[in-house]
Amino acid sequence: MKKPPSEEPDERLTVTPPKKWAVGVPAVTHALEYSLEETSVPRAGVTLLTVNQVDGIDCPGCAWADPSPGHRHRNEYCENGAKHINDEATSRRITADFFRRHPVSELGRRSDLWLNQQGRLTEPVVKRPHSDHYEPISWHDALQLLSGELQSLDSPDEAVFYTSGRVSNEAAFLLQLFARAFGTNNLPDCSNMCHESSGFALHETLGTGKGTVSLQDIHHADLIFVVGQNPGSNHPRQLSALEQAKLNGARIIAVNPLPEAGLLRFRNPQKVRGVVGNGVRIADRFLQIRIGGDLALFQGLNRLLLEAEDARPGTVLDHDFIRSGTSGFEAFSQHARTIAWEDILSATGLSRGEIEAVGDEVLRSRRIIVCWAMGVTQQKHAVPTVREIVNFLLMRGNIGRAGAGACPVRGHSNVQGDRTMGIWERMPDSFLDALQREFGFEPPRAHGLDSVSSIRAMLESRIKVFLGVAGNFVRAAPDSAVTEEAMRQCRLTAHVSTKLNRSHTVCGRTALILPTLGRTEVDIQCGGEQFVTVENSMSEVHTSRGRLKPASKLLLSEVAILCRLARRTLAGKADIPWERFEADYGTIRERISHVVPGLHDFSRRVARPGGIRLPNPVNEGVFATSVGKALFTCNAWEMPHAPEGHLLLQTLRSHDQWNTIPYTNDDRYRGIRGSRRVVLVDPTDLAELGLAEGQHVDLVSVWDDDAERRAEDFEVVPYPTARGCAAAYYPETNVLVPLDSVADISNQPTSKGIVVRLEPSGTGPDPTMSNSGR
Ligand SMILES: Nc1nc2c(c(=O)[nH]1)N[C@H]1C(S)=C(S)[C@@H](COP(=O)(O)OP(=O)(O)OC[C@H]3O[C@@H](n4cnc5c(=O)[nH]c(N)nc54)[C@H](O)[C@@H]3O)O[C@H]1N2
Ligand SMILES: Nc1nc2c(c(=O)[nH]1)N[C@H]1C(S)=C(S)[C@@H](COP(=O)(O)OP(=O)(O)OC[C@H]3O[C@@H](n4cnc5c(=O)[nH]c(N)nc54)[C@H](O)[C@@H]3O)O[C@H]1N2
Ligand SMILES: [Mo]
Repeated sequence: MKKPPSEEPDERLTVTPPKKWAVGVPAVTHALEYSLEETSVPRAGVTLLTVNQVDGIDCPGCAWADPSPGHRHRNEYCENGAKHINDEATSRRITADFFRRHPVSELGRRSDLWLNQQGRLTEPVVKRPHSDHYEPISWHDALQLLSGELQSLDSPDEAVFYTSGRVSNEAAFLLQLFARAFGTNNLPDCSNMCHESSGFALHETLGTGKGTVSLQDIHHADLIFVVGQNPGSNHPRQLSALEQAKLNGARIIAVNPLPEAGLLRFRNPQKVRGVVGNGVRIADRFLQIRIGGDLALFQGLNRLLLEAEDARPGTVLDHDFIRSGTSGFEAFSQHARTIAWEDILSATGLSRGEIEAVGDEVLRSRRIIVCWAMGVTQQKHAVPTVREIVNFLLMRGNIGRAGAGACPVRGHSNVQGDRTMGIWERMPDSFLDALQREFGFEPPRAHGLDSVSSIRAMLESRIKVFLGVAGNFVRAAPDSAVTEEAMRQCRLTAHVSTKLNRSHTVCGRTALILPTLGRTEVDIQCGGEQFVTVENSMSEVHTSRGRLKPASKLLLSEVAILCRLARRTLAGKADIPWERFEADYGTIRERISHVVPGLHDFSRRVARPGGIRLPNPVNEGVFATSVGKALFTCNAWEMPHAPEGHLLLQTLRSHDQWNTIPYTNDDRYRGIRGSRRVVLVDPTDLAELGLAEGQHVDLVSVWDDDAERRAEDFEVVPYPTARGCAAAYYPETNVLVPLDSVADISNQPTSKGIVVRLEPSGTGPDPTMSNSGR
């Protein structure tokens, strides 16, 4: 067993120019280095070779789709997927004496990186009231304790059940079934903080919360927008698809405040050409947009399209489609013409010429796809922005046909599947009706709490029990100091986890850690070896089968934990065969197939190579919106405003982290090594603010309340970002995002577009008086 590091790394910041290309030999070597650091040669090899193969492990890296069977590479994973796999397959273990040596108060002061490096959790542990240590507890006693607390609540709505998108379809279905049979819709999930805004906007305008494109569509598009995403680090396999599209003649437009490496040039590690040559240039145009400017950009493009149609009637818009398939065009087209160019230019920071050049490309392109991720969704006006993207696509009929459509690029490998399985605090009645028919109990109908409202309810002591299945709620959520206080109000906090993280150190009166099997591990139940299923960003459902020996004999699968908990807690309240579910996951899929449309004959069909593609009604010309057609919407112009002396901050991922978990202190493509406490600012802005490279500053966010939110001691790095903008890593900066700062309509935290000022460190008020979060 590899020994975990006992001390925090002692490193210093070094900065080199950002890379102009992504992936290639250094990336692969880098992945292998990380693998061997964490695990052994055979373990690394076995796991990596089965990743994303038919009947192999679904890569927990991201939700990008796999090529069809027969078109997959021997190594169908990317550098970062390899890191995520090996982070789970590590041979480091947290054993019983670890918690004897490390009190919870000490663990709370450790970095996210250090906590994760301690290795896999191996047995259930409990922290009892007034104790500062976790101690071993049997599964029987742990589940008894948890179900006892749940049963003692005055109302089922005093519990919340959080999930993160690594959870399989089977476990997700059981979790929501348990929560609803218990009597609550309190099912917050990571999606509330991720693509919630996309879901709201797409539901309203297209009648589906999901993207409408397949990998084939990407390969055959004429023009692809990549808006607010960093695929080189976060969806590396998307680059292979973009490369393929380019070879087929597509043009690509990157819209981003940062010149991200993968957007500029891509060396495909799967091809000899990629390994030796300069790779393929990905973006034909790079629009260096100001943070929060995307709504205005699409408003500008839409205005240009309307004017082009005026000039050459009948040649620009898809009138047939607009007439037969959509509603609201007239009102939209009138409103769109009222958006002033000066507003568009000030919000985007782009020139009119740049936007017009893109408009010309649009006019030349028959099939257009817009891809987007967190740069779009984590903004106050994210919902109108996505709606405006839909307007843009609808105008030329780029919805529901080959090579065209909307592509919200999902993050967690099964975040979309979890929603399909009913993990949502506001599932529609059609789903709840189906659940009722199948299981014979009356599910609660009132909407439950999402992530932000759960925090508020915990603060007000309206929530007594928090159960997290995967994820790291405390670090994923905004306003870290407030969220931590909220968690501490709970009577019981419990987490089903593979690895130690900060959420385990911020405890309710009693706290439990319930260790579980990861996706890489063999899952054997009474009914034999089991597999699970997941759904990717393109609605393809397929199997994932672990290969490795479990990290400890004491681990239970997520399914087993949920079945045992439900059996104890519900005690026959509903007629649900939890024991059979635990023994044979096929019986869970059988019941899923009766509840979720499109999954009939689930177990058999999903086991076929390539799995099942869930139907998207939009692609059959069906729009399940309020009026039965796709909706054009009128969206007011809006932009985030930073007063003089302030910047708009985005909190983003480095190349070497998985969400809340840094793997190293480096961000290789951006040329940053040795420290994550850096803030990237344009050199001209730095000069105007009177700040110098390498200076230490506190980031202080500005919000309409009395609290001061301060993230201390960041080093200033001059970086070619858009003017007036800054970037720093999540989760170190979550302390700056006020709980009340959410996207309109979707209630998603605004992790991008936060107004901050940079104060030289040591000049602010006494740090013990502020919400400073390390
Ligand atoms: N290696 C790795 N892979 C991951 C993850 C990970 O942590 N590590 N996380 C997974 C998850 S859950 C998710 S949701 C995805 C996230 O994938 P991304 O959305 O790529 O994640 P972020 O790092 O938040 O990057 C946001 C991007 O948007 C840009 N941006 C910021 N503000 C704006 C804006 O106002 N307009 C525009 N146009 N661009 C803007 C930023 O410069 C950055 O390039 O990745 C998934 N994949
Ligand atoms: N400021 C800011 N905040 C953000 C974001 C941002 O860009 N900026 N991004 C938001 C987004 S897009 C997301 S998706 C959320 C992410 O929020 P989460 O999904 O809650 O966070 P993760 O970091 O993915 O969770 C990591 C933990 O999951 C557990 N885990 C890993 N694999 C498994 C498994 O197979 N089973 C179980 N049971 N546990 C497992 C491990 O214990 C690990 O420590 O954060 C959000 N918060
Ligand atoms: Mo995400």
